[in-house]
Amino acid sequence: MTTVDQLAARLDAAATSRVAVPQLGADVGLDVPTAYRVQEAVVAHRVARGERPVGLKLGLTSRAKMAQMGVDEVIWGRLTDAMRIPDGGTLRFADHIHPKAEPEVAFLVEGGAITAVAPAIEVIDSRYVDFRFTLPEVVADNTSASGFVLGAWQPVPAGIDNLGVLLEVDGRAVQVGSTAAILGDPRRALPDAVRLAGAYGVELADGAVLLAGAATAAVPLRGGAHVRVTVERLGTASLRVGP
Ligand code: 0L1
Ligand code: MG
Repeated sequence: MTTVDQLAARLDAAATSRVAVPQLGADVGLDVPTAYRVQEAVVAHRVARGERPVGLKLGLTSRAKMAQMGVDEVIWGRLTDAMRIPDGGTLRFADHIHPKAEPEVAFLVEGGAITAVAPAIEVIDSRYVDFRFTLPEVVADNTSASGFVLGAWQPVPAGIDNLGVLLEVDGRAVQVGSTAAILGDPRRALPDAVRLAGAYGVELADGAVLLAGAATAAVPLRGGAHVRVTVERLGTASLRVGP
């Protein structure tokens, strides 16, 4: 077994057992290109269990998150059908390690272009202890991808570059932001995803979902919570956290 396969097996076991693993550590010497190979192998474990790739996500899309990680490039990860939670549906807390929710905008991609937009919630759940990692470590961990909720698809209105975004937990506003925090304009997610994932031979197929990135910081989830994201002019997406 190669190191790539070993690291992928370790991260997949953490996801399926819901037991976080220690950071991989400097001795592994993981670089970003190798980390994307680990990510591919991690997602191959999911596909082997019957999951279907349905799109891509971008991460570290805000200046604040990039500064926090000391990087100046966004990262990308892979979405599968099993990660999707219906709008208003329930996320099983017991299926996660330490999940967090962040308000996002999602795009539907057809024929290489954005054809629809929806308000979205991304659920991230690092497979590393304490949600701590280096850049290659989080890339290997499929950029913490764990779940997503899509609100209603709709045609992309003009001027979505500065829409108000609200994240409520149990009816209380806990994060307020703007779509401007997503790459300056969330529509930049498409050329960025095409360029970044394309460098690894990964394309957005017809009908792919693209999660553009978070408009605010992520909030930790707890059992019983009701989470709702509202994006001005686009509407809402919500989930309930079950046991
Ligand atoms: O979707 C994101 O921006 C998360 C990327 C990975 C970093 C994290 O887990 O906070
Ligand atoms: Mg995200």
